[in-house]
Amino acid sequence: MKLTCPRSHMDSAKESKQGSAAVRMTTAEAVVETLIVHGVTTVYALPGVHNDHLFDALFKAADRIRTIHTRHEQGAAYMALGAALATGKPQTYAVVPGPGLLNSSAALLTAYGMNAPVLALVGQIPQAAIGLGLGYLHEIRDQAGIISRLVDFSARIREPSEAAILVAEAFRAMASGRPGPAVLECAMDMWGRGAPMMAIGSPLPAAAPPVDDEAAEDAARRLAAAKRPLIVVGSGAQDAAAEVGELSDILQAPVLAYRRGRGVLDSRNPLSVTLPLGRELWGEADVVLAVGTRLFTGFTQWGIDRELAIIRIDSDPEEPERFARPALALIGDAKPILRRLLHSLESHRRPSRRIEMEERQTAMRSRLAKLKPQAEFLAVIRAELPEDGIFVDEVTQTGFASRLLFPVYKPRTFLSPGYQDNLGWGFATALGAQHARSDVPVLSISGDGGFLFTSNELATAMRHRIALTTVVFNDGAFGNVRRIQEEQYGNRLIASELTNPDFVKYAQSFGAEAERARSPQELRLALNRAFKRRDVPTLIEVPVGPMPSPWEFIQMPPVRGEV
Ligand SMILES: Cc1ncc(C[n+]2csc(CCOP(=O)(O)OP(=O)(O)O)c2C)c(N)n1
Ligand SMILES: [Mg+2]
Repeated sequence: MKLTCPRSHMDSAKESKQGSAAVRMTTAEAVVETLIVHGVTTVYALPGVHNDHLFDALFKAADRIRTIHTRHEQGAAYMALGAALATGKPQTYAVVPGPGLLNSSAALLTAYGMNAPVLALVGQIPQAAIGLGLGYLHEIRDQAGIISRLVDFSARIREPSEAAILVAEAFRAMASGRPGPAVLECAMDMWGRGAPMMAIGSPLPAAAPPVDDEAAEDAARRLAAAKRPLIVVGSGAQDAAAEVGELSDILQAPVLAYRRGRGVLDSRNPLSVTLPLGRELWGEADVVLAVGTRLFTGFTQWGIDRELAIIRIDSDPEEPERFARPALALIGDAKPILRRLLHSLESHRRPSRRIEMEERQTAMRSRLAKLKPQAEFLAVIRAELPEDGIFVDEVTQTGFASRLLFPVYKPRTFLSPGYQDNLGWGFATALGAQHARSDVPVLSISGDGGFLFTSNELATAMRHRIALTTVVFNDGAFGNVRRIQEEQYGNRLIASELTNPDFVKYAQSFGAEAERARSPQELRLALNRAFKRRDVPTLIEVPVGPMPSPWEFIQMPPVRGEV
């Protein structure tokens, strides 16, 4: 691998002194320069002595890269995750070793589960002491081993000359195959070590396998012949929305998304479906085209049989066979593969299913009307949030319902935590999304339980003037847990009732705008006010009672074959 030197950062002053000779830089400076070359504009971070040289390098480059410091390492990591999800571009966070790394680890785990490109820069104890168990500040046994279980690409920068290439390799790894997070460790003494450096690498090209023409032809043939095709989309389809839309239109195939695929096909299109209607269509389908999704619900709940041919498009070559061998697998980025399918299917345009699908959507909406309290709140949120505004879901009653009935219009405007479904991810993730997309309003919802996981980051929102709007649905409980205890455990309530602060006063004490909304109508007015604010966060507390269970629409019995 050859690193070339773009003139932008190995600046001409140095060249004029030394011709094309090496320039002396510290490891930290080389890392920061390489981040900049890779388009990173922000490092979300929490400092400490192990990383002082890194922060000093960030200080010196502050005109080209911003440092956003948070109040807990999980906040930094979730912010980087939110920024990555909202922009589709890799993002970076930096933390000290040991407790700093572990504090950020739930967010790193979530980034892994969500295939999100988040690069963590993690400090280390002095290089010579690593592995000796001497008890250095923040020492943790086998930090590299722990990290290697959390992400697919990780490395330690062992000398300054490795810095640029390892950063470039981390970015390439994050973009190659299944996307995902990466981690680079660096010892506290190594960050500051200087050495002559020949070059800072320009980005390395990501591995992109060619489209398998034969498999694509076969897939197109099967789709053309299918009587009841269904397209299922996950996060891997987020950057192929136009292609999915065209294919769905030609085949008149419904497009099912649950969490990570929402927004790929506009919810206003009657072919765009969520879980419960998706299950009905799964039961009828003869061909399923799965684009960038694990198909987890289909395989684990709804069932498969011989009448159903599954075609997988996935960037991870191992994914298609995890549950069951598909009829066909196409490996690579969804966009070029779908383009190739479209090329073969152009002449197979089918008659419109609009009337049928509208009727089925109406019937499903009347079943989902059971979730009335959640639906009413979601309706006013949708009415106030602009089309390209971003909704950040949480593990709370209105969040579960949003996955089933919140209309989503565009890719990357519905951020949902994927299979980790980890309580408390929402607020700090939304803060990162709002920071990275200051051009659109971001709306974070939380329950009273989840919000206090990262609510300390209200201080970060104030410090960095991030105008995020947050709605906290306060039922005085880990409501989901309490309902299960009521319904399935003879009302033996344990560890599910909560004592809360006054959320309005709490937010105001940080300097945020805050108010209480006691009905959907009041929420609508409060949101309208909030979305007009440009540099101050808003919290809206919504007191609520117990809400109807969404689970009958999420965990549903099989509709076909063997599960
Ligand atoms: C990290 C993590 N810990 C615990 C859980 C289990 N859990 C799921 S929902 C829930 C309660 C959520 O309470 P709240 O945020 O108030 O939302 P509500 O259900 O009351 O609307 C808990 C504890 C989880 N999903 N993730
Ligand atoms: Mg609650």
